[in-house]
Amino acid sequence: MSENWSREFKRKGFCVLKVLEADSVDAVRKEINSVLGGEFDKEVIEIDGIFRLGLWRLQFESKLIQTCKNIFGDFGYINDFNLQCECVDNGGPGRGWHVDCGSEGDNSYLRSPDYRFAKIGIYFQDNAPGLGGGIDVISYSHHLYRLPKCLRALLTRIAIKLDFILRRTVRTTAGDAIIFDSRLLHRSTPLSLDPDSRLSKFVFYWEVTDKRNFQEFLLNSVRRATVHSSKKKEDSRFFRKYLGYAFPADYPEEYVSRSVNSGVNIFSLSETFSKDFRQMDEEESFWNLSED
Ligand SMILES: O=C(O)CCC(=O)C(=O)O
Repeated sequence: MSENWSREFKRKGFCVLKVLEADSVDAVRKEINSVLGGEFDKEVIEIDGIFRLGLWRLQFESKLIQTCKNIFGDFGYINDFNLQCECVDNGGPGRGWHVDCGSEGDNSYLRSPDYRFAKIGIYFQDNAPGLGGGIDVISYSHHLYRLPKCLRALLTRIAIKLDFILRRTVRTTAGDAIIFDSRLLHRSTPLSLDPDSRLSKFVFYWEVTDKRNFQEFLLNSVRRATVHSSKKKEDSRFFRKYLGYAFPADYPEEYVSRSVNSGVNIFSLSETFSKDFRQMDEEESFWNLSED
């Protein structure tokens, strides 16, 4: 079975597996709702909140670990944890379509046959066309990265124009995970027009890769964390926050022992560099000087 996951991931750019059963999903939803206090519009819970909620334990579900091993071999997580609550992106001229490696430009490693980098999302409600509980994808679109930049850009624009033919709503049920290639075109599934027909949307995301591919991502996060622009201020704060956690020094003891016992690598900056990011995050006045 896991053989098929790997083949499917490489061919289509994503795979789906069940991580949590229905009664556990209900318990998680209750906990998230109690943290959010019932009334909320759009929220992102970041790394410190994920440690408080204990949601990180889902990373060590055995089925997820087996699947990651099968796809990535000696894999590791990058914990840019974000729990997206009622976050939906499918507006604007591109109708929300994007690739997660967009900020990594045209770096040659994105075209390497050895490149393996994905986002993992765990969805706490069902998804189907128009239900808005998960994502839509353009299957196979990660293969466009094999092409020269101009041709890739042209075909990406055409694929987005033809999304009504090419898109596929990934039919996940509550408790499923999607592992998707960072080069795959995707967006939020549009919400139902009838708000009573759906639950609030909660999705827990982080990254998975191998020992050959984690450094470039961390370096890009360092760049994004230090952008001196007011437009990107919220974005760079998110990166400073997660880079501020070095593994194992800044992690809860239970997390460290779980990852060691299950053989999962955690890729982070060294303790010395992480400290700098923590400090930057605390010293808001430094950033105010660099407003543009
Ligand atoms: O879960 C969603 O609605 C989409 C999130 C997404 O596209 C992302 O975080 O890159």
